[in-house]
Amino acid sequence: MPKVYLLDYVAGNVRSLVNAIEKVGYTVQWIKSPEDIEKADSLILPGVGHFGHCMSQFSSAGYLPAIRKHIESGKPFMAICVGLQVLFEGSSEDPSVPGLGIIKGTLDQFDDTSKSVPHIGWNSANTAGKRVYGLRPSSKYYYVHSYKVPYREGELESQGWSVATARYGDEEFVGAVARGNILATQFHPEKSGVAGLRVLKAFLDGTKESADHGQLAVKEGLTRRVIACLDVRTNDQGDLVVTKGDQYDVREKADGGDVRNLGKPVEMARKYYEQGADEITFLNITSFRDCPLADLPMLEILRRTSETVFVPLTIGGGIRDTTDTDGTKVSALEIAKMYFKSGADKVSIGSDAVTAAEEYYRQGKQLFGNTAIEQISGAYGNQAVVVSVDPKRVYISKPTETKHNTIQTKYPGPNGEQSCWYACTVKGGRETRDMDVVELATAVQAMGCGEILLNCIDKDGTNSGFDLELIDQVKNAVSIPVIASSGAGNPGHFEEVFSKTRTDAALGAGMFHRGEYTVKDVKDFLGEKGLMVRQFESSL
Ligand code: 1PR
Repeated sequence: MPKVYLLDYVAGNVRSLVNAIEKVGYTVQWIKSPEDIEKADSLILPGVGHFGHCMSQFSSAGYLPAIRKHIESGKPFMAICVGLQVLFEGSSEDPSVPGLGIIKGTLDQFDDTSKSVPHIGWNSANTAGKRVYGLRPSSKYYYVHSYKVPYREGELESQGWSVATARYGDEEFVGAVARGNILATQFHPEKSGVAGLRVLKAFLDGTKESADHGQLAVKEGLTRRVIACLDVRTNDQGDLVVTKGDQYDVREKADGGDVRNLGKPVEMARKYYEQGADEITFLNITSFRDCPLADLPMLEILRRTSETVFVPLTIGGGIRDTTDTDGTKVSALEIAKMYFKSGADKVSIGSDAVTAAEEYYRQGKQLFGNTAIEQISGAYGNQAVVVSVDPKRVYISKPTETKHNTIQTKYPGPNGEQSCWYACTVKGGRETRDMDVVELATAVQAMGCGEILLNCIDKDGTNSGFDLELIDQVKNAVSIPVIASSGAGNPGHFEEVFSKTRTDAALGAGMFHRGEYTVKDVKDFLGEKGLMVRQFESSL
């Protein structure tokens, strides 16, 4: 198989890139020193994390001259995400560090006053008629970033670049650029399903321009993100199964209490990918009992899933500082690293985030850089850290009864209470803490969390729709994206949450696992209602 060289310089999920490259018929050769670059015919520069960090890593390891030389030699060169960014002159993410300056222009941050930042999800890479490196105007690609190259018509084109654009809110930005031997994408082709594999294949095959497929450009912009979630645990027979509870109780009532077995994690993830799921989330729901390092099956699940599922994978459960069975201390960062290496794109932190937020308030809202959230986001970027919140309603007669952030509810409590607050829980809802969702969400945003997975114990498994009041309260408190979760029972509930709240994504579990609806049913329904969605593409 032909080889492509990959620069192994940062942490991050390079496994998926390797899997994607192999999927389109090539093998990967790692570049471990600047001298190796000379051997490379095709070179790919993957990039995650922080602009300045990325550039200083290159420069301190002595890579910069070799990268420049490769690019100037005219040999194929591809850069992904922060890899694209460093080709420009600089970024407001780190004004003190210059970029490679191969492309004129600088990056700035998305405006977060009117929309969530980071920009996470499936957006276009519209080449306005030209078919560059397999990019199709009808396809959507997976983006995750806070900084972007603003698109100004003609500016890059006048330097000879072909440009693919995307739009987020009212900001138009560069999704990809190509010129001569160079292709750079702001999106992640390895996470963009078949549409992304097509781009990688075109680059590796050297197919710069392709025939017009006669496809009309879809409307530019971010699609409604639909996530399938798999709660995973070991059942009483010792098998790792996908399960699903009612308000977090996963045991069958009918047969005396067996853990509900709804299927095998890897197979189910693949099925949802093929139905068009935009992301897959695995939650190891009993991780608080075991030592995560002994929990190798979750790593294996990620490894196997990432071989065939080319959309972002999130893993949650047990991401915290811990002690291994032999007594060695293992940090949350090291655990996260194991998951990233196995194919995860994001880790989701539950209980540990609540403990960290409690400490944050005890210290007068000061940060010391020692929490799992700060350490993982510092190394892998904010977008890699999700906080999973498990709140429960606490009804009260009037808001003055509590110090917590309350809401007026349309769904009164058991004694007719018109107000409530949402208490955070830990250990899968087993313990309730004296902290509300607004306190938790704002604290974890300050620590560097990039996204909130907002469950709701009252709604979980009820099939009665999402808790719109909860989602509104959290959306109003933070600027990072929020994933609505718990309660989805039919496609209408997805339409409802997307049209009545400002949620950034919506997640379903039980309705998919029980086979009542497919992810495609949800997408079709959203499409019929005029909401933009990405549909699964099956052939390269
Ligand atoms: O605390 O960092 O070890 O993480 C544990 C993780 O496991 C947390 O993310 C927590 O939400 C999750 N978890 C713990 N116990 C349970 C349980 O069900 N007994 N599952 C649990 C939570 C929530 C959703 C679920 C939606 C949608 N599952 O992901 O899939 O509620 O369900 P629906 O659409 O069927 O209503 P840590």
